[in-house]
Amino acid sequence: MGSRFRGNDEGLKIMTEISALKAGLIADIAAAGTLDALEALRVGALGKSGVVTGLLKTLGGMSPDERMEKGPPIQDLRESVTAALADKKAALEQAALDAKLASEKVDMTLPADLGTQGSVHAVSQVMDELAEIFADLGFSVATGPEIEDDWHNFTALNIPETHPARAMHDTFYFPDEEGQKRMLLRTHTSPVQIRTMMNGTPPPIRIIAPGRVYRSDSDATHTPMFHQIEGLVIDKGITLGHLKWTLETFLKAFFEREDIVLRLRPSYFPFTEPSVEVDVGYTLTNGQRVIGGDGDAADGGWLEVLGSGMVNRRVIEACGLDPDEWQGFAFGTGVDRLAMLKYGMNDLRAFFDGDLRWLKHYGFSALDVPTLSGGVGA
Ligand code: 2U9
Repeated sequence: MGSRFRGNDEGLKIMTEISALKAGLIADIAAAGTLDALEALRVGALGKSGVVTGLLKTLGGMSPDERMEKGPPIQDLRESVTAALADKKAALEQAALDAKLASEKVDMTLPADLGTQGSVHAVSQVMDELAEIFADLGFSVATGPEIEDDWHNFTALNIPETHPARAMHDTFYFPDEEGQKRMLLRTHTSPVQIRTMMNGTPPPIRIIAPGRVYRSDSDATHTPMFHQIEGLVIDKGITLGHLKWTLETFLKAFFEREDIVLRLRPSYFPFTEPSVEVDVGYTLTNGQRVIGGDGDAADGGWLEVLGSGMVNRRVIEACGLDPDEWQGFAFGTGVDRLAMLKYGMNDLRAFFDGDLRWLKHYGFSALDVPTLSGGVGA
């Protein structure tokens, strides 16, 4: 079949013009060096007032024959220009990405930028250290409620209603409620051990009870909330010797020194009998008290670090165990005070102020390797 346009001069002219326009636009698109230049070409060709758009608009006013003749080359022009624009856009974007990748090098040996880092509070750090040391000695961690009843906090521990020891505890009581037990904020973690003995856990028992306790007291060495850790062992044939060895082993591991000297002084606690307070020797080094060494030496002294004793048989009985069969020892100390002694803080109140400068200075990195790499006795 012959060409529709043969012998039609005007048709040929239009075809030639469209062909030239197409070649020109495609050459311009190929030569575009930037995405902005390409966009300008797109608007000039296919935008509202673009040259290709103008040609497409003329189709509407044509007779069917004329449209049959001119429609296909105009549509071809639109499709070719659209395809050339898309190809060029992809090529320019790929070139920009290649240039960026070539110019940006990542040095994998540089230290990572960790951004703003939080820190582990000294109390949490010391709690973790204590749990680790006592785990090595066969103790597990026990927890219990901070809101307690009078019986678990006092009565079961041989501190009845009228006992003068209650006054020592400066207790925060909740308002009395008719027919309800008298409730309070626990003044020590001892009720945790009471609950453990009563919850059916059969002896032998070896637990530590770390946690928050509350007393109405506030100065440089006392805050209304502080942290305690207590320990309890219940077994057969337990003696003061077991108590002394356990505390000595614990203190050596905690202060990371072998030259820890203990001094046991007779004391009184209603829940232990006999009761002893435990001092450790310190040495004056550049005017500073450094834990370790004989407290009786010329440059030495003694610091009280723990209270302890053999569990009072009345307490064992109150928990439903036979004190002629089961004996044990218990001890207690302040976690905040241990942290102050080991890491050199001097004002307990700063522990709970939330001052970021203090937290940064005395805090620990969560990524640090644990201090006790060898464990107790290693
Ligand atoms: C049970 C039986 C006995 C826990 C003990 C102490 C001695 C003690 C103080 C040290 C400083 C508290 O933080 S502090 O104010 N604690 O001196 N605690 S024996 O005795 C118990 C506990 C539970 C069933």
